[in-house]
Amino acid sequence: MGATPFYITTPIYYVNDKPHIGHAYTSLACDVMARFKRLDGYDVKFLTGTDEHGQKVEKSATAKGVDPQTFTDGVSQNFRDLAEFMGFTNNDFIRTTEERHKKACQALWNTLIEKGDIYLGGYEGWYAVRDEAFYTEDELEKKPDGTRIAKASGAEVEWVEEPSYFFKLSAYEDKLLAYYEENADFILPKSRRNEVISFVKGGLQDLSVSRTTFKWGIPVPNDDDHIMYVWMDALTNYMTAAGYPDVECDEYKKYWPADVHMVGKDILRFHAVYWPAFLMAADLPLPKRVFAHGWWTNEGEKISKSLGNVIDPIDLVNKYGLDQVRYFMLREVPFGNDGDFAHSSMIARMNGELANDLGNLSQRVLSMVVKNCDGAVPTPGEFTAEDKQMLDQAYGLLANVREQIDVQSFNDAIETIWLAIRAANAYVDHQAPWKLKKEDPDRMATVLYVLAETIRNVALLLQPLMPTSMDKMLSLLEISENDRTFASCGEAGALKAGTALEKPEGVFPRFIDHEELENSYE
Ligand code: ME8
Repeated sequence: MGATPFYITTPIYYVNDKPHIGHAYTSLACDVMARFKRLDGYDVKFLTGTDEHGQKVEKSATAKGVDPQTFTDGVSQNFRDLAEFMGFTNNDFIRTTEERHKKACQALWNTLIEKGDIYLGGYEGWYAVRDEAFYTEDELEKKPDGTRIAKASGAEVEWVEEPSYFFKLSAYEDKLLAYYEENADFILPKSRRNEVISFVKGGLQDLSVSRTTFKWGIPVPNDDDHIMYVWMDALTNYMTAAGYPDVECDEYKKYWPADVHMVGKDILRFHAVYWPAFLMAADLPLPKRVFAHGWWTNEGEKISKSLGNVIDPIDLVNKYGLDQVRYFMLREVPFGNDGDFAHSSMIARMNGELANDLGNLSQRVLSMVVKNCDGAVPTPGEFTAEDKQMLDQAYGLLANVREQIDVQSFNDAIETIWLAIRAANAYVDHQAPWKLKKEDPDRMATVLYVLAETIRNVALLLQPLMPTSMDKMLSLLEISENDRTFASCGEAGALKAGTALEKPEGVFPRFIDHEELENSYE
């Protein structure tokens, strides 16, 4: 039997501007899950890409004085470059301007027409270009100058009156509520699930799914005056990449429905209400989970172009290092909550947790092994109760971390691993192997073996989060490529006594702020 498939997606990002930290964050979370699942034996499809149609993108292109296709080619490439720079292991990158996607959207549209769930009418109401979303009056706030903004996002709205096709969303209220009820983990975290349920209970109106006042979109089949509403086009991307409309192809049979759609809280309604309703209407299977994570602020302020405080992930990585940034983002805040980016917190975590807790532990232990055990993994003697406790904790990590990763609790998973790292630091201080060298070299060998085994297990499990550094750490332990999957966690892959080790080099340097140092000399 083949490996179990696992399909995870990021939102497809608008190409109206260059990528920022928020985009990198969602994709990072998906990358960590994708890598984790691969190491755990799954056959993973990890999709990201760009959302290229709609009024917002068209406006940005016009503002730059280029045609939308040329504009989107450029910005989409920035997202592809970012994925590579961040070490993301997506195995597909979709652009909504691709032919395969047009085919998928039109096929879905035709199915919804056949099922009688799309009808022609006229839309009169508010529209926010920034959110590419329709709003009802009670979702808006009136400003003193008479303009209106969406309460949820602060985006300005404009009055729209045009012919439009509608999707019969109102017919899906009860079906959606029943689905949420039967699938308690469909929307996570729980607090967001409750928000969605009360939104749906508040009543659903039919959704306008086409536009006529501009052209940058996928044409509605058999009606050239209309293009599809950008969200209907965008959401379909998840199926396009799985081969839809060819529901008999291997890719589709293997990967659809998706296991996780990872999104930010701003776009949960589209993924947890509209998207499942479209799929129900088309008699297609629904994704298994939509996880809505929180929002990052910068030193306490909302991140926005107008405030000029947009964080560029490339600058951040150039300053602190890739694995350090990957670690920080998933460590700093419980996944699902909002988080604040502060340089001081970044440095505190880098120096306190990476350089001190983990970096020093491995450096101390491996230096002692190389120096005091003839440059090879020592042969352990009988394990004491303390040794066993340490090893049990290290060997038990996989089961605990797996459970936490399966519900996207990244920071709990990291904490679980850190408990073992802290326990190893306490163990090394308590056992004092440097003293044992003269007093009891056999006991020293056992202690160092237990520590090296703990480091091996920790490093295996941290690979998805910090691939480059853990590659170094596992290489210091001479762990071959074949022995780095989670099948080697625990006793199964235990270090072999006598394996020659090189003198270790530090994996996590301390961060010294050169700019600040220079300023202090001025
Ligand atoms: O909404 N903090 O695209 P988008 C955390 N094209 N995450 C953030 C963030 C922040 N400050 N800012 C952005 C779209 N994000 C649509 C999606 S999917 C079928 C179509 C992340 O470019 C977060 O994941 O506006 C958010 O949901 C997404 O970027 C919005 O990206």
